[in-house]
Amino acid sequence: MVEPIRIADAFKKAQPGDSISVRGWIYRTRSSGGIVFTVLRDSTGILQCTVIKGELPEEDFKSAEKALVESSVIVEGVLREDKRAPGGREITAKKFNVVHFAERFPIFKDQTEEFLLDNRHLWLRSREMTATMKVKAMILRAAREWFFENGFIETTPPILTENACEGGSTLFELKYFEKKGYLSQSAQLYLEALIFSLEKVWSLTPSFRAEKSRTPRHLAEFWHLEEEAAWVTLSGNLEIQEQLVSYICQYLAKNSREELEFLGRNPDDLKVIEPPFQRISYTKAVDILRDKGYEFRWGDDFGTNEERELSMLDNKPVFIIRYPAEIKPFYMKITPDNPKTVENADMLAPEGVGEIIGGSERETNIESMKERLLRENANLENYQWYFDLRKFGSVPHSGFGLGIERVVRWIGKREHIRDTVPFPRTVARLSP
Ligand code: NSS
Repeated sequence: MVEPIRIADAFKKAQPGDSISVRGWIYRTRSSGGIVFTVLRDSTGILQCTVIKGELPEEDFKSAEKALVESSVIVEGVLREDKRAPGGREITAKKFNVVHFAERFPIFKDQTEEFLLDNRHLWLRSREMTATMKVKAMILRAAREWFFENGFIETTPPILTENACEGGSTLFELKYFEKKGYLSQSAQLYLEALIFSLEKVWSLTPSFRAEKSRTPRHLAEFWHLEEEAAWVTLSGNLEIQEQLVSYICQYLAKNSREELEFLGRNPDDLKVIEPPFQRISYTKAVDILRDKGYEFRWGDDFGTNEERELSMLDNKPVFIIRYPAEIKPFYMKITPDNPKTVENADMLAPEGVGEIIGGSERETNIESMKERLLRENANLENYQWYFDLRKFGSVPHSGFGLGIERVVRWIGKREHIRDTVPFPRTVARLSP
């Protein structure tokens, strides 16, 4: 028996004329007369197998004729060049071993989005989902590498919490023994505690938001990459973000070309994503929007349309900095010479994609934070430990949160954020 190779290696390593074996699942199949054309799929690609009656045991030929899409098989044969086959190569089968005869696969062409979501456990096998998940893995790998290379320590904050980091309206509440608890919206408050020993930290955790709105940018559960560092003010925070994001883009352009091209992203688009990214004040952004004909009041938050407009100002991400304090959380530092704004920034990805990062320098004035928390009707008791961080060696510090799925959606050119997670959680869906 020939040891199976990966399908990608049938194109990259093996030579025409070699006897090889591949294994995987039937991607499509058709037979006519004494010949079966079966395209096999594994995690690395697809390869056509031509099965000709008389050139392999009769029993194997019958299996090949009978096996439906998604049957699992092991095929042995001779590799050949063939211009008509996908990728220009195929194998002529000498053995065709069906490991499992699949039932009729429910997914075929032109089915509704809803049907595909109901059958997500099967739709995950599609080439779109496969390429997207590989791109996501590469983004995570790039980020991890960047943090490691730049002296940041990876940490493991809790997911079960007592505090609302991002305000009460999107909290998932749960019964925590005899108390009320929440699923974490952000690791930020815990990362802030960790900088007093580790100085530069990051974490990757699921975050939860009970987002009632159905948009192509919101999930109820997403993967949150967060950073926090001591001795960093707003400008340093932006530099860390633009370096990280450009590292991710360069890394993907280099290491994920095939998947990106499959998803419709020209990898060269990502090569221009180099620092510096433009910094535009919220106030300036309001002027830009008004010039473009938007009726927009200083103090309001940007809606989808405004964000899209701003995210098309450059072919690189842009930072919108110093938003009105009133629309931002209690922990953002009030701008020293302007009590109306905070030292924050959102990073908007280009092409109309919009926000991928939210971050800020953190407030160090306990009274200012208490005032803002009380306005949100928060229970100050739960924040005493957080205020302690400002009582024992407080330092200027900053951090940010990057939504992994938002970045995958941008880089992988996905229309809807749910197509960047294997099992999306949205207001309408908890299954499969
Ligand atoms: O709410 S954020 O803007 N900011 C925070 O949570 C800070 N506490 C992070 C920090 O400074 N450590 O969320 C950060 C990012 C945001 O820019 C999005 O990219 C992503 O998290 N995000 C989401 N992605 C998908 N779905 C939803 N619902 C979502 N909410 C935020």
